[in-house]
This record gives sequence, C-alpha cells and structure tokens, in this order.
Amino acid sequence: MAPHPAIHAMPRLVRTLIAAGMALVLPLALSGAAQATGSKPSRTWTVQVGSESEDQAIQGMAFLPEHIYINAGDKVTWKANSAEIHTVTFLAAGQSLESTQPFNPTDPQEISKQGSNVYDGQSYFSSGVMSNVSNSGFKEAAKYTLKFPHTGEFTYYCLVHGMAMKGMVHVRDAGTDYPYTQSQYDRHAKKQEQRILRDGHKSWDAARDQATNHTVIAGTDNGTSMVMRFVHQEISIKVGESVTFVNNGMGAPHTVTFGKEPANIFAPLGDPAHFTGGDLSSGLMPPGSHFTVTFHSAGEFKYICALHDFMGMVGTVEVRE
Ligand SMILES: [Cu+2]
Repeated sequence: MAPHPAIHAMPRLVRTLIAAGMALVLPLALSGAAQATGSKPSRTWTVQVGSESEDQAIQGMAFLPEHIYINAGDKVTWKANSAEIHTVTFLAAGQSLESTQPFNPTDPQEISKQGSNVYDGQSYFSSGVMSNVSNSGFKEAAKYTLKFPHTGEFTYYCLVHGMAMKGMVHVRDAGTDYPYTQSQYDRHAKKQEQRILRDGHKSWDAARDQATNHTVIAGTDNGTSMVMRFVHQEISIKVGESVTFVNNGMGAPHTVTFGKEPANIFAPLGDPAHFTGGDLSSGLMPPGSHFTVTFHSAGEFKYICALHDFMGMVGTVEVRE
C-alpha cells in the first residue's frame, strides 16, 4: 500500500487538534483496531456533522470522523448533529476555500444543495445548510448522502466555519479491506465529541472568570468548541454606565442586537454611545472584536445574538436609576 493517505494532511490536522487540546489523531487512535473485511459489494458510511451539549450552549466545529476510508461505489451519509449550522462542501477543481469566505447566508450556492447525489470527483458539490433543528432561519437539511464511484482523496469543508472545519473521504478500489468499521468510527467520534464538550465547558468557566457587570463575554471558542452564550447572561448597571461586549473566540462571529432584528444582521445599526432603548445592533462581530454600549435610560433591555439566539444566545441588561 502507498504511504498513509492521511500523512500529507497531518500538519494541519495536528495543529487543529492541538488547538483544541486534543492529543490523538484518528489513524493513531485506531491503530490497534482489528481489521474489518469488506464482504458486501457496497456500503453506506455515516459521518456526523457538528456536536453539541444538551442545552445547545456548547457547539462543536468538527466532522466526526474527520477521515473516513471507503471503497469505490460506497456512499457516505452526513448527519446533522447540532443546532449550529454547517455545510458539507466539496470545492470544484482549482477553486480556493478563500473564494467562498466568509460564509454568505444569502448565496444559494452556499445555502442550498448543489450537485447530484453522485460525486464526480471534480465539481462543486454542497449539502446546503445542515442543522438538527428547524428554527435556524435557513431551510435546513438533516442529512446529505453522496455516492463515490471514483477512487481518490477528497477534502471537504464547512462553508460556515471555513478552515476550522474540514474532513476527508478516502476512496479506495472496490474490494479493498476496510481499515475501520463504522462502530470503530462511532466510538472514536464519541470520544472526540466528549473532548469538544469538555473544552467548551472549560472556555465557559474561563468566560465567567473574565466577565463583570461592565464586560460581557459575547461568545468564546477555541477554534473547535464554541460557547454560544453571553456571559453573564444578566447584568445590572446604572444609568450613564457602559457595557463592553467582547467576542473572545477564534472562529465564530456573533452579534449584539437590541430591539427588532434587522434584515441585514451584518451591518451596524443605531448609536451605541447614547442608547435609550429601541433598535441597536453591533453588526457582525468577528472573533477578537468588541462593542461598547452606553445606557442613558433606566429599564430592562433584552438583546440577542442574531446568529445564535435560537440556541439560547440571549441576554439582559438591567439599567437602574
Ligand atoms: Cu452568536
């Protein structure tokens, strides 16, 4: 057999895993596993898209397993496993990931299914928006299945999360022994998922330590585990005081939006220096950005992240006289 096909993808994979606090790489993790032989002519394999905690507060940016080894003629079914939206997207030959970034939530090429159910190895194929809920604001698909008639190494991405989230389908000749069984992939996925959720809870704890009545952590992530919450969710200040909302993450954008959700959630709206109620929005807050609001009226002001409110990313500022 040729050198391990995953080798050339290793540096990035290793970087991703280290960033996520993970120590294991799939091929190593399963290296002691028994060989599974392919007795059936073709199989359908399952890859899970995203991960989440029960309360949806922690969302994982990962395809699990990241690498799947199948034979020509097999199918892969991707299953939405989180409220956070993702796509499964194979770029056309010569197309760069950068040309698709950032994710454009109004582009049919990005949000709707593209291509047939049989992957040709070179054209643009995409699942459209996938989610396990039906209130994300998109027309979500719960599943996406492709048949792989051609051998090769096929990389795919999530258009929403770009470089942070990629996977690979390794298609070998029909009749080749499979290196792993589906249940081995599933067990490995479960472990990865637990690690992602654990990391997310650690980030959430760290956010609680950093938050004050005047600093709200507007989401945080380590590039793989996202915390889809404002921390602290409820704060109390006095008239004339300011609150700074900080996106403390590496991968996920958020918004801080008071009042009616604007049609274009990416554009800033209103005057944050003199907020007295009504409509005010940060526009898109990329990782590392912040948004300061000065409150000039007493009251209870509710706000949302326009991207993640449906998974509970909402907050309240109480302003006292
Ligand atoms: Cu958000």
